[in-house]
Parts: sequence; C-alpha cells; structure tokens
Amino acid sequence: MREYDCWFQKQDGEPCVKGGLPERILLAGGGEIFNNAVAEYSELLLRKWGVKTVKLNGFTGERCVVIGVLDEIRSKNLNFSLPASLPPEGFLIRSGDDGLLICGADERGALYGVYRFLALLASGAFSENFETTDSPRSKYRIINHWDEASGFIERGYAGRSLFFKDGEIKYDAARIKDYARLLASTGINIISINNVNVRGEAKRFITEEYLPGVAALSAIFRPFGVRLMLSINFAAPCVIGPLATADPLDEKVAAWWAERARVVYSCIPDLAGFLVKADSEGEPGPFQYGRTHADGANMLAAALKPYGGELIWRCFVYNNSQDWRNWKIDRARAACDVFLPLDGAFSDNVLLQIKYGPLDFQVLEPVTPLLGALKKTRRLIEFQITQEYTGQQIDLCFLPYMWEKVMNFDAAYAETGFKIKELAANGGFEGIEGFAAVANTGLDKNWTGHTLAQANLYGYGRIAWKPDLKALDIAEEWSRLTFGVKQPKTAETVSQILMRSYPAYEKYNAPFGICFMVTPSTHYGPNIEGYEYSKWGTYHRADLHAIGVDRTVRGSGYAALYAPKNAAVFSDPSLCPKEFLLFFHRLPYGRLLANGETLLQNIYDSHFEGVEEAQKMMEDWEALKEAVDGCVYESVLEKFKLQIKNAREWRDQINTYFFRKTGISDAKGRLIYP
Ligand code: GCV
Repeated sequence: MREYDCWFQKQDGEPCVKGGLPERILLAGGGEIFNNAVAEYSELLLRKWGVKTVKLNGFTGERCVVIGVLDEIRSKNLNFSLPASLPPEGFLIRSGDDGLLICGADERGALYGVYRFLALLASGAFSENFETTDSPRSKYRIINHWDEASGFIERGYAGRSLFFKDGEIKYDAARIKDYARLLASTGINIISINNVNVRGEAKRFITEEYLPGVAALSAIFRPFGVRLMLSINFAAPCVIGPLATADPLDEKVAAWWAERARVVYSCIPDLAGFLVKADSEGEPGPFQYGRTHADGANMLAAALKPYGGELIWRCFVYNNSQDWRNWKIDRARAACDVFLPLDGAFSDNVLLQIKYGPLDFQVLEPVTPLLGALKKTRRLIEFQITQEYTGQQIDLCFLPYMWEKVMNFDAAYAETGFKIKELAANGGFEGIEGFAAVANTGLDKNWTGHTLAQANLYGYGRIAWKPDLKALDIAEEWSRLTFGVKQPKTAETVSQILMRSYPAYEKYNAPFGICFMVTPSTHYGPNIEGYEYSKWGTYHRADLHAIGVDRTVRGSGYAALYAPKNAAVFSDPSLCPKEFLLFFHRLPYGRLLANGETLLQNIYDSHFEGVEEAQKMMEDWEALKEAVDGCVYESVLEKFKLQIKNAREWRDQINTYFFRKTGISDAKGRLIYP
C-alpha cells in the first residue's frame, strides 16, 4: 500500500468480472470532462490492475464497457434500455445480458460513474446483473483551503500548501492532478484555493499579476469537474487601490468590483465565484461603514452576476473583543443576531455559509439554529475537515461520526422535513443547497499528516454527496478501498477503530459541550483556563460549586432561538442531551445525571474511559502489524503513541482541575493527581 495513493490503491489480482476486466471502451460523449472520464478509466484500470484499455468503434459485448452521457448513448441506438432521464451529475451503472454501461446524466455524471464503478470493483461490491443509479443530493460540494501565498496553511496539519510558495502560485502540476482526482472521486465540484483571512500577496490574486496563475491552476482542475473559487478581501478597493473607501453603498466601490469581476472572468470564465469572511476576527466588512451584511454581500454579488458567479458569504461574525466579566453577551447568539433579521434580504446569487455549530468547530457543539431558521435565504453548511479542535491530525478522530449526528439533527420547524439531512436534500430557499468544508490536506507525502485522516477527506465528499450516509458505511467503504479486500479482517478492524475514535476523543476532551479548554492560539492540548479571561467569548466559568453557561432564557437566551420543540429540550437540564449539558446549563458538580452519578463523577469517569479507549485503539492497530504495509503501520503507530500521551495529559489536567476546585475525590478510587 502506498499512502500517497489514498483510496486508489494498486490491487492484488483481478476483481471478479465475468470474462475479465472491461478493457474495451465504446464512447458515447464528448467534452473536456467526459474525455477525462475516459482517460481516468484507462489510467486507473492500468494502475490498479495492470490492464490496458482499447477504444472501440462498435459495440461487441465481451470485456466491453460503454461509457457515455445519456443523450449520446440514446442517439447511438445501442441495444440498452435507458432511463428517460437522470438527475444532474447523476449516473447509471448497469451490467446485464446487454453488456456493461456507465451512463452519466451529463459529463460530470459520466466521470462520477467511472469512479464509482472502479470503487465497486476494488471493494468487491460489483457483480453480474448489477444496477445502481446515484446522483448528488446537493449542488454545491465545496472544499475551502486556508492556504496563504507564503505556503503556510492556517490550521493546516499536513505540511505546506499544495498551491503556493514564497508569495507565488507555485505547484507540482502532477500532484495537483492527483489531488483533483481525489476530490472529484468523492464528488467535490468547487474548491476555494486561498484562506478566508486574505493576507499578504493573496490580497492581489484578483489582479492581472496573479490571475494567469489562478487560470493555469483552474485548467488542471477543470477536466475533473472542479471549479475554482477565490477568497477576497472586502477592503480590496483600498488595499489594491486606488479608492479610499470600501463602503458597499458607494457607487465608486461597486464600479471597482464590477471592473474586477470583468477582468477576473475574462481570465477564468468558469470561476465559481468569491468567498468572503467579513467583520470577523479582524477582517474588514460592511459594519465598518455602518452597513449591513446584506449591503456588503449584494454589492459583490451584483459584480459577479453577469458572469454567473456566486457570492459565498460566511456567517462567522461575532464580537471578538468581549469582556469576560460580562455574563450577558453570548458569542453563540452572534450569527443568529446578525443574520436572522436579514432573512430574505440577500440577492439570488448570494449563499450564506454557516458553521454547523454556533461557536467554532468544537468537539461537542449543538447544531446552530440558524441553519433551520432561515427561510428565504440560500445557504450552505460549513464543516472543518482539518482537525483544529479535534486532534490536529495527531489524534485519530473520524469526523463523519459527528457529521452523521449533525445530519440527523431535527431543526423541528415542522413535524417532518427539517432534519439537516432532509434540508440538505431539498436545496432551494427552504433548504440547504450544499456543503463547504476546510481542507485537511497539504504537501505531506500522505496528504493528510495522519494516514487515517484520509478517511475524513473521503468521508466529507461522501456526506456532501449523500447526506443520509451512515458514518459506519463510510468507514467501511474507505477502509476497504484503502486496505484492500483480500484480508477483510484488516479493513474491518480499521473501520471499527475509526468508529470508536470520535467518542474516545470526546471523552478525554472538555466535558459535556463546555468547549474551549485548549491551549490559546495553537488550539492543541488541554489548557483549562487558557481562554477563560480572554476577549474571545469562550468561557466555562467554573468555580468551586458549579460549571457551565446558562443559555436558557434566564441566561443569554440562546436556547430560545431554536424552534419551540428544541428550545424546550435544550432549556431543561433533565431533557438536554448529556453531551450538551454544560453548553446550555450552569450546574452544580453534585447534580445527579440520568445514570445516577453526579456531574463531577461523570467527568472523572469519561476522562478515565477516554484514555483507556485510546489505548485500546492503539492495541487493535498493533494487532495489524503483519497485515499493514510497514511505513503506514509505523507512521500510524507513532501518531497513536502521541495521542495517548496527549490523552493522559487531558485526563490528568481536567480531573485535577475539578478535584482542586471541589476537593472531591473519584468515587472509584482511581488516581487523580492533587
Ligand atoms: C481562518 C477559527 C480559526 C481561525 C479561522 C476561523 C474562521 O477561529 O481558529 O483560524 O480563520 O475559525 O473560520 O474564519
């Protein structure tokens, strides 16, 4: 196994296909993406099974596959029964007496069909008389890079940027092609290449100086059906010049952006649009001019409109100069307070990008009410694949486990149809039109720092494609593709380890949704009061009697922002899910929880268990020593060793902290350091 190849490993032996691998291809389609679908088929068949393909002029059955788009296949009058239509970007794969068919609704559909067919072959899931149709449930399946022109990646844990170096757009084209393949194979169709904190040379990416470089990069992604997007700085008219204002209601500013958009689109006609972080953590925005976020977004959207571009506007807007003494301000409310009053005020090519939780990608956070409460605004849900608060690609933490829970959250604005996965399947004003997530990739040879973190990249694409996929199915799918099916036990063990990793991390981390007990700025490892007296609005307010933030109507009122059914559950500590107990409530350490133990004892227990579970994951990995390639085995083992060291530190610092606050020892007599 080669770490670099991710879920495209070379296979041992041929898969079971009647008569042998379909090496003869009949084409029914054209265009850049379609041609690449065929090239990908040929390249991967050769790479994975050592089989060379040939192109045919007519259909001859044996060892033959038809790769095409629906209309073209129909016009060739081949002997296939075809569906009347397929959903956009969808495909049909069928093998039967009439032969083997990979039929896309369109060019992208054909490409996705090819990847799915090869995955089915590699994972042993393909058989004779097989038929499957599939299509993405949402239109936008986006990866955000937080890469800077210097090559540094903000919150990156897998080396330097794939795209930039020393202030320039500089890359290894072969590697970018491999990256495009990885993304496209999971259904990603848009990638923003630069950090939302637009720093240094990246502020000028929308100028003639850098646009040829962006265009060249987009040409590598284009055949994979992946369009580029640029993060822009709201103050660009001043930063790039010559204006003295970036006021969105100033006509000169609107004209400046209209001209920039014209130039940008003359270089990259299929650019997906601009991504904006405004009035957030020091980034400029409309508030500076006394304007609303709708004023800011709509002005930029108007500039993009003639070219079909979208304006993606992030909702991560909050007061980051808070006074910890003030218990009334609550950062969790901020996005709702800013954006709910603007529902319906955004132009039709604006999409709001909303982090799934109200704070900031914490280990345990409830789903934000904003996702379900907006009714007249197009929106995307934002995840973080890079493991900023979830172990930084040192600790194993399989994120689809948590994403599945997010997808199953019921925003409860009606009896049915308001689960996040249902909203994501609906799209449109009543729904969520797509997904965006911060990448976990970089120049490390295994792409993701921790080899098993490749599963998070894969899993994100799969969930964005099909929001009701189960984490276990993703874990199994990825493990089979990565570790092979010849020794099924290996893939099975790996997928079980993955599934246990998030709950283990949860247990030794900040307890019950209290959040932010991490080392300031790096965000790795425990620092219980690291953010307690900071300006960031990230407080747990532990004293010797109680801990937690009262977000009910008696406190900040955040819980009341949910639909009534959810507000009632979250506002009542006896109904509130245990994992969010301290997110919504301030409780005494002696409060009895449903399991009959006190809150404090539950904190102690979960921290002891978390470390034990991390140790058990490592032991299970060690049992795979003979089955897994030496390099991969050793690199993952090294990560586990660090994880356990770190987990112990979390356990001991948290338990000691509460022991010192309360003077109450562990009821089970385990060692808590004084
Ligand atoms: C890109 C968190 C991270 C920042 C990040 C920010 C965001 O605060 O720590 O590094 O900035 O989220 O999502 O914009």
